[in-house]
Amino acid sequence: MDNSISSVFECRIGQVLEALKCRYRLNMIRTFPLNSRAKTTALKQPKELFSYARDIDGEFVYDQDQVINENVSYYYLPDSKVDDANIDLQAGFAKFKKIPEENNLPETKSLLHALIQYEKERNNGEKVAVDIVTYRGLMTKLLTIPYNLTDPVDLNVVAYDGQLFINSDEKIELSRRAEEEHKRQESMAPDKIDYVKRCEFSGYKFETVATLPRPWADCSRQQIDRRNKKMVNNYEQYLSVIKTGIGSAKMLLAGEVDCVWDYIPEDGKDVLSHYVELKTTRMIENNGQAVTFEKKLFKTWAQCFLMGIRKVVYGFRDDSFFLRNVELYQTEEIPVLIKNNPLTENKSGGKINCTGALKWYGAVIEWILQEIPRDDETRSYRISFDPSTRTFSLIELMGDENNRLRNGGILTDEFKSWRQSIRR
Ligand code: 0WD
Ligand code: CA
Repeated sequence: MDNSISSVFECRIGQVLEALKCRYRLNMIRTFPLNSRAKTTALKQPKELFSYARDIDGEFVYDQDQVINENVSYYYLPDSKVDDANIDLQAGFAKFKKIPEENNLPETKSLLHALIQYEKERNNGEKVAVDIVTYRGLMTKLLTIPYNLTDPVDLNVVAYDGQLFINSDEKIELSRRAEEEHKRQESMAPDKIDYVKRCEFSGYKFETVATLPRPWADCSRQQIDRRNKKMVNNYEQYLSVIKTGIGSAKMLLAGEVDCVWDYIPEDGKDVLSHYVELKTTRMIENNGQAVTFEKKLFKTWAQCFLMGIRKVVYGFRDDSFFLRNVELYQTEEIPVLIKNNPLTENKSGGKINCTGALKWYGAVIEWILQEIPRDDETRSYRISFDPSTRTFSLIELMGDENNRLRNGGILTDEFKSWRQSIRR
């Protein structure tokens, strides 16, 4: 080879290698060990910034006064009603007004719209000072991973305007739901499938019979007594948007709140301490059920803890879906209840430890913020937990997927224009 040809050749090789290196770096999987724990878990007290709602027609309501006057429910279910009324949690099942799957997919359009309004009208036209914007339910998934090793997690992350925007993936979510449905159809008898659907319904039914559209004193006798006849739906949602933090990370979380315990304070101060989470479960009659319940209680604790919600009301039903008992839990007592539960003392796979979960959560949030540059507005990522390999990983999403997430998939034009307009 004469000299000039060989140098051209070397130069080409160099370019190819450079390109390969670049591709390799971008697609490289980064993993984070499941046994990672933050040394400390400095927590900020969550504070509500604003709320919004989805109404019975599936339309979002953003007007703060309207949301508070029309879209908040109030808890009211004295023990006497549970004992005397024989409440049937499957009554009305055939008339369940259920939102179609395709209208209930993970989206950020409504949250970002509500956030723009807040920043414009109540935050001096400034962007909210957080590192991460996401839904509470997604952070519940992260927080519970150490004691919930069978559920996969896949989250998309977009960096924009110095912040990370995180949501679950619509396609993955849809195919997972379809797969679950398929498995059910394959492996379950029709009456068992029916039972599972009734379980889902009974949760919404419990919400309907346990809440009022206004505080008790402002409701008519009829409104109070005829709740068991009311149509049940899963369109209506009241969403609280809070600011919170773990370690040095500041986060904005949006989460659904079931109802208010007593009243909403006039000055809006410490409103989170007035909210309640409602749950239903089968009554506990044997050890196996007690163990299952503890796992549910752990997830509920995580869900409430993240939002600063202090109270959980559990409705216990029998196999025929009659409500048999109602129990109030303080969120802060749940870790102690779990710790002191003798039935799960020697559980294989390790005893659930809420503090341990929090330390994992602190570590994983710190890792995400470390690994993903927030000022690089060209990239998107996926965070995954794969139960089959027990791997927690981060990859970069290339090409079309990155484009989709930046243009409607997570970020909306409306949001980008707003943030552009206030950029200094
Ligand atoms: O994947 C998610 N969690 C996302 C939820 C991603 C993007 C948007 N959303 C929407 C959903 O409409 C959700 O209902 O935001 C709403 C509130 O989200 P969240 O508070 O973060 O969700 P989570 O804490 O998981 O669940 C709260 C309640 C559930 O109550 P229970 O008691 O079961 O935890 O939200 C409802 C449900 O009532 N909910 C759903 N309802 C129907 N389909 C769904 C769903 N897929 N997910 C949550
Ligand atoms: Ca609930």
